[in-house]
Amino acid sequence: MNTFSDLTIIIPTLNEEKAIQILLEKLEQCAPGAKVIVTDDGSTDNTKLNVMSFKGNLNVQFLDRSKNPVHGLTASVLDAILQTESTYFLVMDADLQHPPKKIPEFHEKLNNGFDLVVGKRRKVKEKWSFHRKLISYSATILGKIVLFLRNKNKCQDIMSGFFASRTEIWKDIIQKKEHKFALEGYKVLFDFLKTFPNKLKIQEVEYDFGHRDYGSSKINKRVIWLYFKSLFK
Ligand SMILES: Nc1nc2c(ncn2[C@@H]2O[C@H](COP(=O)(O)OP(=O)(O)OP(=O)(O)O)[C@@H](O)[C@H]2O)c(=O)[nH]1
Ligand SMILES: [Mg+2]
Repeated sequence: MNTFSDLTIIIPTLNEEKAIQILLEKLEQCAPGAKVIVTDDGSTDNTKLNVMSFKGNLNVQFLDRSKNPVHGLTASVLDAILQTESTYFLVMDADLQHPPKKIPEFHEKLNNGFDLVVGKRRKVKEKWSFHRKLISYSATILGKIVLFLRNKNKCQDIMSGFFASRTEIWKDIIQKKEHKFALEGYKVLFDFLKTFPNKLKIQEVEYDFGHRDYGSSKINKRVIWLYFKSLFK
């Protein structure tokens, strides 16, 4: 039975040739019947080839954004949401730091009527430097202050890149307020919380943030700077 046929799994990628293959295999087990959109910003490795040649029993679409004038994780996710036809979508990283086995929990909560389900990092398995911890901590505090001052919806992990929601509410906000999103940035969930005008029914799913075993992190100073600028957007 296609229990996940009302769900599209959106995976932003930039040079994730190895991890994406493993992830697609896991998704076949954890979310049978779901549609997958791999939204890629012009990977120069074999990401495209490996997605296109995936032989499993999943409906996988490769969204090739290499010629798009605006690159960025947020822009890639928003593009994929606009192409989503299912009732729900879920966003997750390709690098296996977000555990696919948690997808049924997200899906169940959406089916129970929640508008937004956010993955909350319980434990970070990766050894983060003091510098990275400090940036993550201050970014979260500042973000929460902004949401509080604007009387917006909150959740514990406002920086999460692992979340699921109802497609129609996002399509509406993207069409009306895309300028509020830092398209080249990383924090698409925060931009959404900051922009969405009404109260949302939010639930969280706890998970352990895994190791990055393949490929490399794309976080850099520019991404951090874009986030701090987006606090005032
Ligand atoms: N389409 C697209 N995907 C991106 C871009 N930057 C990163 N990604 C993907 O977004 C996901 C998250 O990126 P990461 O670099 O792993 O960021 P992170 O998990 O917050 O940081 P680490 O813990 O250091 O790995 C991965 O699947 C990346 O391949 C981008 O500019 N465009
Ligand atoms: Mg990562």
